[in-house]
Parts: sequence; C-alpha cells; structure tokens
Amino acid sequence: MTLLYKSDPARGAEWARLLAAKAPDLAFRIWPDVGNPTDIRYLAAWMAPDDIMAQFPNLELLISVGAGVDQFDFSKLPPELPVVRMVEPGIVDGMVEYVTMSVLALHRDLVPYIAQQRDQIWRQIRVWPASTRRVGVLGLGMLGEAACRKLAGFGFQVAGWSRSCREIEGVICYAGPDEMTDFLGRTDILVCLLPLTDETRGVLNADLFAKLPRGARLVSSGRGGHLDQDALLAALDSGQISAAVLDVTSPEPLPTGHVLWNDPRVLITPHIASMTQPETAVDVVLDNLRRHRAGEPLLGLVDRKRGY
Ligand code: NDP
Ligand code: OXD
Repeated sequence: MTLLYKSDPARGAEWARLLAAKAPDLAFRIWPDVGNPTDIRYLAAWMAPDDIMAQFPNLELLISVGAGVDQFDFSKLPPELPVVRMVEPGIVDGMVEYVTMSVLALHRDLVPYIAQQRDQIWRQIRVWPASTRRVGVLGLGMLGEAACRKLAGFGFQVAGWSRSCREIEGVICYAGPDEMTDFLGRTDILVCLLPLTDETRGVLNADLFAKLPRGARLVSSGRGGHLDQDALLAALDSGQISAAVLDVTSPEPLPTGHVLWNDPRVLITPHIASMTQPETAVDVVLDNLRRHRAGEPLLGLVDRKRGY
C-alpha cells in the first residue's frame, strides 16, 4: 500500500515528515521517485499523468492536493476511479483570511488609496460603517460558507448564492439561476468562490456586472476561468465596477505587460488566497485512506457529473 505524492516537492517533504510520524506503516513516495509502479494504490497530485492507469495499474484512489479539481481532465481518468478533493481546515482558514482581507480592503477603499499614495495625493474618502455594505458570495461550499460567517461577524449584510438551497445563520441565501438577479442587485462587494465547471466558466461577465449596483467591487478567488477579463476592464472603464481584487487570472501567471498589471483599480495576488497546509492535510488524507479501506464514505468525494 503505497501513497505517491506528485506536486511541489518541498511540500512533499513536509508530508513525508508528518506521515512518518503519524503513519509509520504507510509507504510514501515523492514523484519522480515512484519505485515499483505496481505498489502505488493512492496518488495525491495537483496534475495527474495522462496515462494514469497504464503507469499505476493498481491505483485505487486519486487525491487532489488542492480544493479544486478542474485541473484534472476527467475524460482521461477511468470512470470507476474515485477522486477526492482536499477538504482540510488549513485551506479553509487561509481562504477566510484572504476573503476577509480583500473585502475589508475594498470596503475601506484601499485600492484607490494605493493609487493615491503612488501619486502623493492626500484625499479622504467618506468612511461608511460595515453595516451599510452588502457583500455577496458566489458559492456556499466549504470555503464560501466559512467566508460568509466571518464577514457577517464584521457587521456586513452578507448573502450567498449556490446551486441548492442553503440555510446559514446570519446569511441571506439565494439559489439557482432564477435567484441570481436578486442576489446581484443587492451586492455591493461580490466575492467569487465557485468551482470552475462547464456551468460556471465565464460567469463573471458583462451581463453579470450589469446586474450589480453601479460602482460595485469584485473579489475573484475561485479560478481565472470564471472571469471575462475584457468585460471587467470595460466595466471598470464605465464605472460599473469600481475596484477588483484578483487572486486568479487566465492564464496564470498573468503575462508580463498584461494591461491588468498596471491598472490602478485592480489589486493582483499570484494565486495564493489559500494553500493546503500539510500539518492538517495529512490527517484528512489518512482518514480518507482508512475510510477507503473500510468501505466508508470518502471526505470530499467529487461528483463527476457536477464537476466538483
Ligand atoms: P465546494 O465544492 O465546497 O463548494 C462549491 C459551491 O459552489 C457550492 O455551494 C455549490 O453549490 C456552488 N456551485 C457550484 N456550481 C454551481 C452552479 N452552477 N450554480 C450555483 N452554485 C454552484 O468548493 P469549495 O468551497 O471547497 O471551493 C471552491 C473553489 O475555490 C474551488 O473549486 C477552487 O477552484 C477555489 N479555490 C481557490 C483557491 C485559491 O487559492 N485561489 C484555494 C482553494 C480553492 P451547492 O452547495 O448547491 O453544491
Ligand atoms: C486549490 C487551490 O484548489 O489552491 O486548492 O487553488
């Protein structure tokens, strides 16, 4: 029973240290040091090899080292191979921090102040209480729900939108395409925490921006493929959107010289909103291996039909 790790080798070394202490009987290897490929039963990867079953004929479980799974080409994975995504508390805490930081930055006009500082301009913008600001989160899953709960604690008026109806204390929940327009109409700061699927690709587009109140602000920290970047630039130019924080772009890295880099209305971070934390992730992985052996439901099992 060997677990193979195929992602950032430095973080793999952390997994190795933790697993040696927590599960000394588990054989653990870090790509490309695969050993005998027929020993590999579990693969924890960011990108899976195309010919996965030819390489590892005894593979029983594919584990995404991230919360998202859109990096996998499911058409190349055997339908019977279970795929789980990373559902661990460290990645949730990181995203809650990032979304809180970004929403507070947009709420307190940090983006224009950064531009003003560059030009040595001392100009005050009226401060509004958080209770007057309506935040809306697209996606009420593991990350979106946790972010909503934290934001509600600051006094923001928080709402969220998901596919199925949800109930979250202190959060107004909207569901499905029919309720999207109402959700957007009451959203001053929009946060995208959807998974990237055929249904959500390009969701942050001109049509959506037009349904937000004029001057709305955007945090995009799901995937770059959600955002029509040209539509964002047009919405910034027209004043429909006043500022944006982007953690994800398309492509990544954002190419040198891209117009978004120098736009004073945009803050960019290099896909660091959150990261899987080895310390907490290995506990979830070990629990999932135990569940798999015991035939129990897996944590973070991906529904291939939904794509997340
Ligand atoms: P979950 O699968 O837990 O939640 C996804 C949410 O999106 C659910 O509420 C789901 O609705 C909703 N949703 C999905 N499709 C639709 C749709 N078509 N219409 C309406 N709602 C929809 O995902 P996580 O919260 O764990 O993660 C979200 C994404 O965040 C990841 O897929 C990844 O892309 C991104 N991410 C980014 C990181 C970064 O550093 N930038 C770090 C980690 C993750 P329902 O509840 O009804 O199923
Ligand atoms: C993830 C990510 O999906 O880091 O975990 O983007």
